[in-house]
Order: sequence, then C-alpha cells, then structure tokens
Amino acid sequence: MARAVSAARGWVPETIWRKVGTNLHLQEGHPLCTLRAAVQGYFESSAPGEFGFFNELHPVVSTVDCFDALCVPRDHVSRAPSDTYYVDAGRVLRAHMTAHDVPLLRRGLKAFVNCGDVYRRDTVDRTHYPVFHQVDGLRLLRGDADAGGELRATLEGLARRLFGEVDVRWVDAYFPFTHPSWELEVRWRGEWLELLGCGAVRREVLRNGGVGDEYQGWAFGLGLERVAMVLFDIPDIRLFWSTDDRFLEQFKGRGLEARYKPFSVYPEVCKDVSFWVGDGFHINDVHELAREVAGDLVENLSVIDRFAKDGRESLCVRVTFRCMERSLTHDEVNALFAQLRQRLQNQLPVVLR
Ligand code: FA5
Ligand code: MG
Repeated sequence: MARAVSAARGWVPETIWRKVGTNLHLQEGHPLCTLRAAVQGYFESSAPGEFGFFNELHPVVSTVDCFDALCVPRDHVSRAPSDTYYVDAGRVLRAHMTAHDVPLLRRGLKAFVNCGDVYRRDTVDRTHYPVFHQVDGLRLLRGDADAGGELRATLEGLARRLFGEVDVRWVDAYFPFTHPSWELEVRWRGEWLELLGCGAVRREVLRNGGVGDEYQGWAFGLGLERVAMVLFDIPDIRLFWSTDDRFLEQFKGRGLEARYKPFSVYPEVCKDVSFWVGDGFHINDVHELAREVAGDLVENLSVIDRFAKDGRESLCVRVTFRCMERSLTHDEVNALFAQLRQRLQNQLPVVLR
C-alpha cells in the first residue's frame, strides 16, 4: 500500500496540469489581474524604470532554484512530496515565486517584481486552493544604503496603495532565504490581515545569484488571492476559477473599487466517510483525491472525529459539496461520493469502515 501512495504523490494530477497556462493574473478584468496590475503600477510609479516585471515565467522549476539556492533546509516541510508537486526527482511545480530570484539575479538584474501561479498540496476550504498566485519582488542596493528603511517605506507604501490609510504592523517571521524576516500585517475591518512576507536577502542566496559582496538586497512575497478576497469581498477562493459572467462581469473596468455581491448561495450537501489509517497515510492525499473526483464542487473537508483502538487510528472526514453556480442534485453528489470512497480504498493506505 505504501508504494501506491508514493506513486500517487510523485504524480501531478491531470486537474492540476490543466491549470498550468491559465494565467488568471494576465486576464484583463479578472480580479487577480486587477490586483497584480495595482501592485505592478505601485512599483512602476514609486521607482520609475528601476524594476523589471516578469509575469510569464514558466511554473516548472528545478528543485535547486525552488529550494537549494534559497537555503531551504534539506528537511524543511515545503520540500515534502505531501506539500509540493514533483514533476520528477529534479523538478517541481513552483511552490513560491521566490524560485525565480536566483536565476533572475544570475541574469544580472538588480531589481525585479515577478508574478505567477504557484502550486501547493493543501487542505480543501474557503481560503486554500492548490493553485494560487503570488507577487515576489527583490531589490539590490549598495552595501552602505539603508536597506531596512527602504524595505519598510516601500512595503508600507504598497499596503496603503492597496488598502488606503490603514494601520500596519511588522511581525518577526522566519523564511530560510531572508534574515531578518518579517510579515507585514494591515488592520482591516477590525482584524490583522497578513499581507506579505519579506526580509533582508541572505548573503549566501545573493552569492548563489552571482551578486558581489558590495551589494545587499531586500525581498518580499505576497499571495494575491487572500488579499483580493478581503479587498473585493470574495467569500470563496474557488470563485477565482469561475468562468460564470455573473462573477466576472462584476470586476470589469472597476479597478480596486470593485466589490463582489454573491449572485446566489446554493445549498451544501455533506457526506461523512470513516476509515482506519495505515502506514504512509497523509491527510493531504484525501484532500487531493476529493479535488480529483469532485473538482471545484468540493467546498470543504474536515476531520470531525478521530480515535485510536488497538494501536490503529480511525478518522471520520466530513466532505462538503457545493457549487458556486447552481444547485447540486442528490444523485450527482451520491455518485461523486461513491467514487471518492472507492478511490480512497484503492489508492490510499486506508480501510473504509
Ligand atoms: C512564501 O511563499 C515566501 N516565498 C514569501 C517571501 C518572499 C518571503 C521573499 C520573504 C522574501 P508563504 O509560504 O508565507 O511565504 O506564502 C506567502 C503568501 O501566500 C501567504 O501570505 C498567503 O497569502 C499565500 N498562501 C499560502 N498558501 C496558500 C494557499 N494554499 N492558497 C492561497 N494562498 C496561500
Ligand atoms: Mg506564512
């Protein structure tokens, strides 16, 4: 059974491959494109001519660029096949846009902002999706410049460009490729929202990019969906993939002022499945199978019960189905659920109860 799992994990599902090349961040009028353009416009106007912009870098990258060149430790979770989509032993679907930093530095660039689709195996819920979009930026400065001051001023300026006159705060963070590192949060409707991660680029990373020691650098990375969800009142991350005009038309030509009004909320259908788990089981595989079987008709998966008996563990997982665009029929949900049960049994180290 363990072999079946590692085969399933090493393989990028067809549903994921189909997203490659969609480039929502380049589709005029799409909320992710509007937000990407706003971020890009900010860097164009705050430092005219300084930054290069890269929006069409291919998402298949080497593990060296994605991890090693960025000093990601050998045992870091982000390298695990349960979290990252491996195309083969040496290549992945990029897990973050930072994967392009070292290659762009090697091309001799001193400041750039890049945007694209990134891929992570993750849970199924309203704020997680296996494909999402990030904007990453990096700037080199001479060794005697005030890089920390520039980083803070630039990124606070970005926060205000997007959110208006908001309170912001800096929270200490950890990223393998920057030190020190921070997250910038903005106060939005009474809550602190994580806007981006950033920091001073590690000397070793700069050297991997062929940058001489007379330079220092700062870098940041921002997830577009979470920001677009709060800015535009979008309640579910799946909506970004909708081709329904009732969604898309609400954003065309409205820039950052757009606010989404749900055209309808269709009923959910919940189903529970219980099983014993064996060696090599990873909950992310259940989330992935559910997406494989039901695509965007699956809204949420949650473990609602868990117990151990005679050294074995049992889980009960609740699967919530809902379509954003129409009502689902019971027959349709029953068929999807039966298929999910069968594939759980066949492909994962579990025994259905
Ligand atoms: C990074 O990916 C770093 N590369 C960012 C960075 C760049 C730091 C340069 C320092 C210098 P993190 O894993 O926290 O960091 O992801 C960044 C953002 O992606 C998060 O703030 C979040 O908004 C978003 N994000 C992460 N996982 C998901 C997901 N499954 N769905 C949607 N958005 C996600
Ligand atoms: Mg984080």
